[in-house]
Amino acid sequence: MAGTRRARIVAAYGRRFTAETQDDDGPGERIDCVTRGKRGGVACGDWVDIAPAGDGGVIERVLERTSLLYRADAVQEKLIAANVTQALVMVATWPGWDEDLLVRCLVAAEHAGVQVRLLLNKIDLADRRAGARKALAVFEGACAITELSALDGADAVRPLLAGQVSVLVGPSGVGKSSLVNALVAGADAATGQVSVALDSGRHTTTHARFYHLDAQSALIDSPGMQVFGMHAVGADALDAQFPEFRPYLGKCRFRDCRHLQEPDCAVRAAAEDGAFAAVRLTHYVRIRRSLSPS
Ligand SMILES: Nc1nc2c(ncn2[C@@H]2O[C@H](COP(=O)(O)OP(=O)(O)OP(=O)(O)O)[C@@H](O)[C@H]2O)c(=O)[nH]1
Ligand SMILES: [Mg+2]
Ligand SMILES: [Zn+2]
Repeated sequence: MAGTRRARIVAAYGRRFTAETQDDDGPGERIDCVTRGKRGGVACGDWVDIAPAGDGGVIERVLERTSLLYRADAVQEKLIAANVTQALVMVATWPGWDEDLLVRCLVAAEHAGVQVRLLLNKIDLADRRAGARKALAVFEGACAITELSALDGADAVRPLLAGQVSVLVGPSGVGKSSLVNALVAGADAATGQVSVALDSGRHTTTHARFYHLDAQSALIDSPGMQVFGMHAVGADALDAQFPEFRPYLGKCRFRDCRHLQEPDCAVRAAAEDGAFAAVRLTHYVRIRRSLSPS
């Protein structure tokens, strides 16, 4: 169609979006755009074709994605980011994290098929660092873990982002936007104080946003989350999203073993042998039962 332009979604505000064209020598022009239908289906990071309309444009088409990170409950889907190569799941020494939510974030990131890394932020809060690190040790078999302080410059993280399109996900108040500000000159992302009374952040970031780090690398900031539906993963694909289980999958007596109480379950046997942290099986069972109670 005449006048159609290809661009990447760099900010997603519900049904409104900002897209950015790409010139040979870097980022081009920004276009305000909307979707044609009522429903979204467009995520930060998506490449789209935009037809001109008024001062902005209408999204005609979403190009095929290399990855999509999203959460879904029985009713709706919430797209988090598209075309990323790495998910950085962030927690902080304070406020503390909800373990079930953290597990769900990690499962969704695995399910998206991207590289997964756990970030423990605010290690400058020295009295909380050791306790937090110990609590995260159960995830050592699942993914790499990096400790940092976004307020102290975050240089530990920079090499991990090189050549990647990374998305920051995690609960409110852990310092996702603070890390963006530490890494991206002029980003000026809003940050908010943690509420001591609620022991939680205040949901300062309300929409996902794409930032260039250099010509090859980018970082997407996303709103803090409180719930993370696993319907997109589904009960049958759940076990494969636990990296520790993978060597044992297909080795249970029953081909359709759910690893709940079936006899000769290779996954349960591995957990009992200490091949990985036994609590990981508890994490799995909790989500599995929430998806198909039986
Ligand atoms: N001590 C300390 N505080 C930090 C650090 N990083 C961020 N903070 C503080 O934590 C609070 C929350 O930071 P944000 O960057 O707004 O957190 P967020 O994860 O983006 O939160 P949402 O946008 O609500 O999801 C702010 O008061 C930050 O100053 C850190 O490394 N150390
Ligand atoms: Mg934020
Ligand atoms: Zn089994």
